[in-house]
Amino acid sequence: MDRTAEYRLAEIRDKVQNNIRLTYDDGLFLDQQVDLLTLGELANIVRERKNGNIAYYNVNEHLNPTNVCVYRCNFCAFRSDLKGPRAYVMSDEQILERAREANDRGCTELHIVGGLHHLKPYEWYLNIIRIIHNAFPRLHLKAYTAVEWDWFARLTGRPTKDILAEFRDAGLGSLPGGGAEIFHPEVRERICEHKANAENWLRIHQEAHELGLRSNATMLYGHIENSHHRLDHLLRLRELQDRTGGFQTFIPLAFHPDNTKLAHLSKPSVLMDLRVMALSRLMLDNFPHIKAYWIMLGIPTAQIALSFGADDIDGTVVHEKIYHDAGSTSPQELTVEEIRRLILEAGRTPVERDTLYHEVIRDHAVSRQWSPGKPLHLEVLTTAN
Ligand code: V47
Ligand code: SF4
Repeated sequence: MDRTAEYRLAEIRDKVQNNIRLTYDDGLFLDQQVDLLTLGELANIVRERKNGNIAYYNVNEHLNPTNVCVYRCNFCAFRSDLKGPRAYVMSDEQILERAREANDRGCTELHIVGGLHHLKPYEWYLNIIRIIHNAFPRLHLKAYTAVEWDWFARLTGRPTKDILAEFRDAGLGSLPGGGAEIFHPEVRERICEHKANAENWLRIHQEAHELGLRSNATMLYGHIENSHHRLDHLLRLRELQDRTGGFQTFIPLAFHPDNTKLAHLSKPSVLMDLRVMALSRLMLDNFPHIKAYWIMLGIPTAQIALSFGADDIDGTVVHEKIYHDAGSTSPQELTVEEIRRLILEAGRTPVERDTLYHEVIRDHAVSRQWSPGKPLHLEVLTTAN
């Protein structure tokens, strides 16, 4: 690094230590010229200022009611054509059975996303929320990405804000962060040209926040995008968060190429995973949490990421399909005991959270006995705030 670059890095270090916002150019410099360990060290300052030594996890399951999708995103291995050999649509009974399984296992959250089915009406998606919420009101339903809300508006001709309010009244708890991919049109038009664009994605999250719903945000990296696209993406999110404060967690998602139309690309390296994690923590100074989604990163990288900006490793995640269809070799689920051990091994303090980051207090004499298939006793579960 030459003298000018050293001076620039010292300036940025000073900003990070004094909690001063980094600019687009600072971000580009960090991404393109600063070594991984320095980037991690800087991100860790922000991570510990915001969340101390805590690493959050939650007890959750995923539910993907259908994989049939009208869109054909180039990076997606999960979707199926209407009459494709892998196509499935879950019945109400199957959906309720899966919700019962999650509830009986002591989950606090069900993460529900899926394809945009060619033939299913708006009411089908609404009914999923209604029946699960009525049967298991203690499960927080984090459901449907902005792409799905945009689809519901196309199906009905109604404004997304009205639709979100109707779902909220039926039991929707919050919005997951999917569908964001890369906002910049140079990339978006090449990987998912037909679905909700950046402006619609951001507007829908703004509307959700205005209705009192919290949401997450993601960025799919490691395919055809470059530093400029990633920084543009992060700063668009930061700008919306300045206005609403409704985002909870940012989740960088590493591209998995297997079984996709981009299978000729290689998977991002661990180095890139850690660099993107650290850069996200540094640029998104107004996001309370950064998640290292272990399903996507793999367990060892997720553990290291807890020192590169991340303070959350998501959850037990039973029945994950999107990443496993695209070649993820992570296990299908982790027990609470395994998650806690991974966090402790990484030198952090494990804290179970619910979807809205309230601490969940369980009787650990009971939770130690928890394993897939064995219920955790919900009567010993309370949130601390
Ligand atoms: O929007 C799809 C991505 C997202 C691939 O909010 C792929 O807590 C990599 O958003 N390789 C869905 N990524 C998952 C998601 C998510 C996950 C965990 C937690 C939360 C949260 C949200 O998965 C999609 C897309 O960006 N995706 N295919 C693939 N082959
Ligand atoms: Fe459909 Fe979502 Fe896959 Fe795109 S990423 S093809 S919208 S299921």
